[in-house]
Amino acid sequence: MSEFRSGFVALVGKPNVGKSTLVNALVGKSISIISSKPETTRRRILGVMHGENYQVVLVDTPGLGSSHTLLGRKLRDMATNEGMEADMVAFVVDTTHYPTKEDREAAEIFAKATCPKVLIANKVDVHDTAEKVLPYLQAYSELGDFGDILPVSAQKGVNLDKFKARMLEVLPEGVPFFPPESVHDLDKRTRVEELIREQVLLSTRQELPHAVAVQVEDMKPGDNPEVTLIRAILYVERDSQRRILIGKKGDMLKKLGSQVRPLLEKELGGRVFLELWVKVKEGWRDRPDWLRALGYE
Ligand SMILES: Nc1nc2c(ncn2[C@@H]2O[C@H](COP(=O)(O)OP(=O)(O)OP(=O)(O)O)[C@@H](O)[C@H]2O)c(=O)[nH]1
Ligand SMILES: [Mg+2]
Repeated sequence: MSEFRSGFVALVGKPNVGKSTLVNALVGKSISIISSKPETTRRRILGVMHGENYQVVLVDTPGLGSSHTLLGRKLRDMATNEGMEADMVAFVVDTTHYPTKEDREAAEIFAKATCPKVLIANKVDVHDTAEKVLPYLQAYSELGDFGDILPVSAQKGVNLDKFKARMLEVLPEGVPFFPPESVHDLDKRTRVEELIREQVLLSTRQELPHAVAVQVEDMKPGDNPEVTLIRAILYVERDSQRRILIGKKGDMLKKLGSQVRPLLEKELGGRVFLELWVKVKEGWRDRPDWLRALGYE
């Protein structure tokens, strides 16, 4: 392969199958947040794989799930459009269970994509032998004509080289889209918001993870320019959620702050002074103005 190849590969599928984990593993850096809660990814995130004679731009998309909110519908549309516009679609499924209604619906949408496709069967590490994976591969391959089916483990790095080789076979000749030092397309403020939200997802349960949005209100150098001052607001939909997130005497919020601060310091490469506030914004997930203000468009 002597010519330079480049293009966009969209990772699509229902929530929680491991799309973001795959993007991080392929890029070799943690750029997209991960959690066991559905709707972890709420925006399109580009992750860039660089090589001497290629550049692959991975498009991490929100999971295609059933949702009753405007946010959910917007995420669905976003993921669908990204998949349709890519140079290749990787339809990601989860081999810890058999296909669900959501897998079938997602498969139906992407059956219509005209670009090359591949079916990525993730989480094979949960099975102790290859034979045990086979019935799952069989069941998922019946969802539609997705070309090859590739069993992988994003977490353990199984068969990711094969996935990469497949992308390079398919992508057209082209030019690099990003400079060599770029591995993602998020600005610093958005990365900070995402890292805070990741810790919220890890620390909360039931409906709360879905109801939280994070907005950095201020981010600037302090009197000591080596310290970044960050003030972030955690928006929730109801007062009961606000009380849970703050915790008894502010315990929960304090814990959250101490979990996230070292992560922000690593990300920004310096000390961070972090202020977290919780505010109620009733029904923000159904309000177009708020979705826009929070960057979910
Ligand atoms: N055992 C195992 N777990 C995995 C693997 N890949 C991802 N997971 C787990 O699956 C869960 C979901 O991972 P994500 O990468 O956030 O899934 P996603 O498809 O991006 O989810 P949404 O953004 O909500 O659509 C997390 O708990 C991951 O740790 C894998 O290869 N093996
Ligand atoms: Mg994700």
